[in-house]
Amino acid sequence: VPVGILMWRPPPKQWKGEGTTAHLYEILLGRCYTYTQIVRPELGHKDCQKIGKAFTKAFLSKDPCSSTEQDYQPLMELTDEPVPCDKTLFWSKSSELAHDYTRVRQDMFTLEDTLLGYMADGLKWCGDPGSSEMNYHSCPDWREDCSNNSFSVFWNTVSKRFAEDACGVVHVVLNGSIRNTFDERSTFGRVEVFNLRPEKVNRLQAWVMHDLGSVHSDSCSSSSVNDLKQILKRRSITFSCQNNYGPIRLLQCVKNPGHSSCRYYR
Ligand code: C8R
Repeated sequence: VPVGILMWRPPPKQWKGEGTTAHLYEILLGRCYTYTQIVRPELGHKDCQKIGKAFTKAFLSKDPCSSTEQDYQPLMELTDEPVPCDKTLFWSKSSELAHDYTRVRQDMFTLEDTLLGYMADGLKWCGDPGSSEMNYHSCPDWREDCSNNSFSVFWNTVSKRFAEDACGVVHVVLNGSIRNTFDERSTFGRVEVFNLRPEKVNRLQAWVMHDLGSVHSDSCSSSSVNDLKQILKRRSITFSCQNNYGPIRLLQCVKNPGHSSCRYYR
């Protein structure tokens, strides 16, 4: 057989989603060092070279539509990190507001305030079984290609661990300006709620936030939030809920001080 034939590789598949983020590996390494050296120097002993390798090893040379939790296990073991009891903050369809809040409340943690979430936030990645390279052209789209793609399986896996590790009173920021304030298909509704450990989580405190000026659509008394309450009841976890929690409302008003709902604070 001529050598040229042996070296031929099929071209990477065309998926419907955007491809791997350019310079993914360098970004992951840089974020790992930023987090472990600057953001939380108490994690300075973590081996970012090893972590970066374990991250890419989880998906390179593999079918990006049959990713598994096991693929990410070595990465998970290298990145364990305790979050103090009472300090976990979940969110669903409220990413910006939840992260605005933890930026000010430095003692509270969303998943993106832990090492692995910090490294991966906003990035895309996938590999290809016929190549040891990343696929920078396209990656599977959750809806149009497959749900077990390298990227979605990662978020499911890390979200599951984040919830399993939570203890004490845990918090969630929900978006009251959309119809499904509690969405059973979201990562929060599908993964996190079911992986809280009743033996160490006493209560889930929900904060249902309305966008300033939105015609208020859903609140603590809505049926979707009641579904959440029932799920937790069955799991022996107490539920409490507050609409437009003041400290987060203040953050909304910082961004939009002229709004009539913010008059009180002027
Ligand atoms: N979590 C899930 N998904 C995350 C994420 C995260 O921390 N960080 C990012 N960037 N993503 P959504 P949800 C990506 O529908 O499904 C954890 C993923 O592509 O508003 O309820 C976190 O702990 C994912 O598909 O929220 C949080 O509590 C979307 O953004 C929930 O799960 C999630 O967008 C949030 O997941």
